Amino acid sequence: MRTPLLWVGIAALAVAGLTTLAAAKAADTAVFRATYGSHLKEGSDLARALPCLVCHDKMPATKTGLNPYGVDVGKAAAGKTLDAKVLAAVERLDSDKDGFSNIDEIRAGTHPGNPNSKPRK
Ligand SMILES: [Ca+2]
Repeated sequence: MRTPLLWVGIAALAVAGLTTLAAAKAADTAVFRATYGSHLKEGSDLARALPCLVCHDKMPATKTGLNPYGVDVGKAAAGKTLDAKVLAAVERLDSDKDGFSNIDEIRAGTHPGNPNSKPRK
């Protein structure tokens, strides 16, 4: 009798967790688009990474599976809600260590969390 209830509880928690992650992702993507929308050139590495892979390392996205840019954004957010100030705080960093700052990559449409994606010199 207790076992089915336990599984129902576990399933409910799993659904709640996934829903929370999806909601956070959508909100974070909205902040990113609102902040950098003018730089999201169609077909660019950065535009193709949206919505999830700008910060996450693979799909399906998990809370801890972050690329170097996502790690830096997470540190800057420090557990608080992502906003334009958080994104601004990591603009001067070179999260993926490819020689270009995050903001230079975003302006060029390349991926600030992927060292294989960088602006042409
Ligand atoms: Ca890069």
